[in-house]
Amino acid sequence: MNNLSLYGWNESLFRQKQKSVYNNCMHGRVSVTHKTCYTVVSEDTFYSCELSGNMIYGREYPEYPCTGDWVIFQPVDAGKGIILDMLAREKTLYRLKSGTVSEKQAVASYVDKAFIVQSLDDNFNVRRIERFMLQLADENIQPVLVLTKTDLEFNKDETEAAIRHISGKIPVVFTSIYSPDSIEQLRELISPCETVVFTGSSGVGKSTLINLLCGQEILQTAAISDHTGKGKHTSTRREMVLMDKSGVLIDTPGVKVFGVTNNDNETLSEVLDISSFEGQCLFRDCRHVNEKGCAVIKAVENGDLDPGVYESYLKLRKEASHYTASVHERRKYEKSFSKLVKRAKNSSFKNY
Ligand SMILES: Nc1nc2c(ncn2[C@@H]2O[C@H](COP(=O)(O)OP(=O)(O)O)[C@@H](O)[C@H]2O)c(=O)[nH]1
Ligand SMILES: [Mg+2]
Ligand SMILES: [Zn+2]
Repeated sequence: MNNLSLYGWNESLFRQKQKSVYNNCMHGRVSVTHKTCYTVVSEDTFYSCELSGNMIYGREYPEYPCTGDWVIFQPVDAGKGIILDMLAREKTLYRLKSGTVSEKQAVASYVDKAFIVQSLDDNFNVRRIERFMLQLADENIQPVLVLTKTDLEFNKDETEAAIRHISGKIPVVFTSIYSPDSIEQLRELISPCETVVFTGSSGVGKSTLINLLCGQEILQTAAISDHTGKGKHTSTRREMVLMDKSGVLIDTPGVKVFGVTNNDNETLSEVLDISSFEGQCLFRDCRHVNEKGCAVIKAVENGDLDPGVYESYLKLRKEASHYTASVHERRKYEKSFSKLVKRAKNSSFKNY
């Protein structure tokens, strides 16, 4: 038996389920997403589920479940089921789908916190931290910065200076597999029944941290060869595990580029700590590029604002507005295409 409240099931989700036409079927939370199949944890056991035809084709904007989603399903065979409906998403970590300019992809949903994991070797990259923070702010997911592999050589002073604009706002934890205390510090940041997603490049130690937090080797890490002995491989799927009955941890495979979709300038300014300068610009609609009396540019010139942070601001703003413009274009195209199809249908009816 699984106690679904440990996975976050609550009154409000129950009420949501009641609104579904399938409200007398079973419910559960997606714990692993495979290509076309989903592992769903429910009250009695884990089910391997596929989507119903209606879930695939019957909805206007099909959004398929992701790890962390709550779904309604019908068991069909032993341990197998069909997902019939999905509860409305909350607190979802999205990213720009690779190879597209206007498609969002859900990474994990019903997420309270995100551990932004970077290792203190070549992987450490402040710009990438800012990128994650911007995206998380869009859905009100609390970020925590986790800097791993402190046992390797790194310059602590330089690192701390580089994240000064971040460490005042969000918790920062330095960890190493050789320091049990550092793992405990992480554990303390996870409240009972809370869901935490681990994001970051491949090889930074996400799965290792999850295993240490769970006190067992649940997830495969890079150090372990696969059973064929052909070589090493790490997680390529999003997987949710329960930590010692008190928190839900979601592992994600590393992505090379994490594209943002949050186009809220105010959030961007807050994340990058430039709001206070912005307020002093001569023009209220200042874009901080080359305007007269721009306090942001002045702050860069005086050394009050790190030029790297300023460049990051311009880059993220451009990227997010490009995404929004592309979504707008795509919607326009889809609308005109569906009009065309309608017109074609009408005229063919007249002809025959
Ligand atoms: N030196 C050192 N190596 C670590 C630490 N944490 C993880 N690793 C190693 O980094 C490699 C990648 O770890 P893994 O958890 O698979 O990374 P993931 O791809 O982010 O899930 C493995 O060989 C781990 O043993 C650490 O704190 N210190
Ligand atoms: Mg991994
Ligand atoms: Zn300005």
